[in-house]
Amino acid sequence: MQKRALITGITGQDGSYLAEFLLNKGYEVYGLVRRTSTTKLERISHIQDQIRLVSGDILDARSLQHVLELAQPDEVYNLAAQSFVPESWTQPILTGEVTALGVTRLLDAIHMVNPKIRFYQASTSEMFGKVRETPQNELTPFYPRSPYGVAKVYGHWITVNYRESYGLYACSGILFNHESPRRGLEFVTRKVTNAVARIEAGLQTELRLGNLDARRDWGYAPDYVEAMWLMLQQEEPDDYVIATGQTHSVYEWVVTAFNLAGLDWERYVVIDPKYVRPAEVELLVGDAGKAERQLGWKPTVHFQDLIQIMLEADRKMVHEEIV
Ligand code: NDP
Ligand code: GDR
Repeated sequence: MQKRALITGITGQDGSYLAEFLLNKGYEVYGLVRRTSTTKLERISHIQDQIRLVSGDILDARSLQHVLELAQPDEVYNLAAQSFVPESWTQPILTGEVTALGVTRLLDAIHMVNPKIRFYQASTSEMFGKVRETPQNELTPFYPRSPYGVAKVYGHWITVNYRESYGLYACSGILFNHESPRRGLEFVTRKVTNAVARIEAGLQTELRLGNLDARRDWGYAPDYVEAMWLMLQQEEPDDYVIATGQTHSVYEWVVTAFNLAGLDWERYVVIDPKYVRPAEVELLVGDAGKAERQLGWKPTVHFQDLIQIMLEADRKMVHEEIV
């Protein structure tokens, strides 16, 4: 029988790749979308006739119950979040409502409507926060450094708690940063590749950035959505770290991207304190050994190739803008 999946956050980077992935696996795909006065479906417009979008909001418990009753999914992927870390200092309450309590609303709706539904929670390496050990694995203690990270720690533990309290098949994927041409323009990776493409085309003359010393473990989003799916296909629910195991600084990302275009980064990059965070996550590098052993998952795209993929896509976008 054809499986059904519900994705919250389907209009986001990961939601769009996951929807494509599940369609390719033969799933019937439902997506929760919130009502807005303008449409923001650019990441899923190419598959819109193959998926079913249902109006609702992770802030509204009634709408979650409704979408579960309507879609009758076998699997629910909770990707909805206020996911931009700096915004979590300017909107801490909203971030908590969406990114933390939103998880409880959805888990509770699942518990009420159909406890057999398999549930995936989008947890994050931001939960590790302040460096306590490297590489970080499933047993590394959490020490979040932003209201976003704190909210995600809540989302992680409420997922574990519903699994242990009610026997739900609920998994938490602790995903390290993953990027793609569909990454939002405010995130540093895409901000840089987009700026390089625009500088090359003569559309931009400077790039303002914050802390270049922070180190991240950057992977490729399409690889990571496969891991989400694999987690829900096991005999027992569990939590997994998903990462490449390599760490690079923001500085290295900047230099590599500018070098790929034959540009001298120092001519364009300006450090702007506006982009420096009240508290920083200095060093992330993940150990995805458990996912490799138990899920058979491995990343396929690494640092330099990832930057190349994103730069090429931004060049194409800029070119289409100009002509
Ligand atoms: P995006 O910011 O691209 O997407 C977030 C999604 O959440 C959007 O579809 C957005 O909808 C939706 N959303 C926001 N608020 C609500 C709400 N109140 N009700 C319903 N939907 C809402 O994030 P990514 O795709 O990058 O990430 C997906 C998930 O994975 C997030 O939970 C993120 O925190 C987490 N994560 C991401 C990592 C990464 O490196 N990308 C790493 C680890 C975890 P709209 O389009 O309407 O704004
Ligand atoms: P992050 O991603 O906070 O790791 O969260 P982001 O790309 O925003 O920042 C990465 C690092 O770059 C530094 N930085 C800048 N960041 C931004 N956005 N803009 C700048 O101008 C800039 N200059 C330097 C930051 O200080 C930081 O150290 C992402 C999100 O997708 C989360 O939702 C997810 O949980 C984590 O990845 C894993």
